[in-house]
Amino acid sequence: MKKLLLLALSLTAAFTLAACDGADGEFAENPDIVGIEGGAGIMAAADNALDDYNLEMDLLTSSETAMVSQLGSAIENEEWIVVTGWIPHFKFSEYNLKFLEDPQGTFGAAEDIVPVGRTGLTDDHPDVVELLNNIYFDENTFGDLIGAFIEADQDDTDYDAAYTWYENNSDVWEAWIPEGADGEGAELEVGYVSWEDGITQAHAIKVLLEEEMNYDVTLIMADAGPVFQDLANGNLDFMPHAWLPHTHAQYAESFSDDWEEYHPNFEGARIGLVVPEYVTIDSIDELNEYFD
Ligand code: PBE
Repeated sequence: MKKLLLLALSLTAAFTLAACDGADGEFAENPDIVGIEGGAGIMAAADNALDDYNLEMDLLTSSETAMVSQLGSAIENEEWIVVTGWIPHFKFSEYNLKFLEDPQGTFGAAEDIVPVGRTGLTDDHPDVVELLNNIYFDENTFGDLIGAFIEADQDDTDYDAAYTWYENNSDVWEAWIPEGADGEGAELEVGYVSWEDGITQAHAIKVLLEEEMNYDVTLIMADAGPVFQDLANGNLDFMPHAWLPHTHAQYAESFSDDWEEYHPNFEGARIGLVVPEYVTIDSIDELNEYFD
């Protein structure tokens, strides 16, 4: 995440693609909604929003990193910008942002972040599932985990950042470890998508399983579609960060018969269209009124 932030900052100057001219504090002509990766549930929802609200905007496929970069660049210049945004995410602690109201409910209500495992994981490794059921972050403790990645040294890997979190937060994770757990070195394959919640959780759980429960964890990063598909096929043991019931509904429809869902590890997650606080509209249905 450190890398994500640094990349975001270093790219700030390079990305002006969707920047608005800002001269009169409104959107430029034909502004884009700055999106992220195509497989994200938030992109499917944003696409629906274009129809539901008859928006005269395009949805730009991009990446989490580039979206954050463009947001930072626009804010530096006090320009108007609209991005696909969500919580929990560090951009909300970095910048003053707001969700645009969504009177049509296109982006769904608040939801959970849920670990999902391959069918049979509970039978094969009940202590792993017990750990996954026990893991629970609130806004503060999740903020601390994300913070460890943002504050990591430049040379640190994501694993290093997670290890630092592990060293400094035993009061948070100690109660999650099943008593007497011993995986006897068994191998686990854990999938995640390269979004902040996935990167941070996957690495933190790897550290816990290896340091506290004697498992050997290989992390496999891929796009959302392949991660969910591989899980349903039994090629992955679990992924820690399905957003349910809304954001990953398309994947749940296809695959949930072939996965196990565990206790949410975060409640109150939310997706939507996000703008800087200084943007003077409050609702998605006002967006069309403010083009130059
Ligand atoms: N996200 C972050 C993901 C889920 C977690 C909101 C970008 C998505 O839209 O699929």
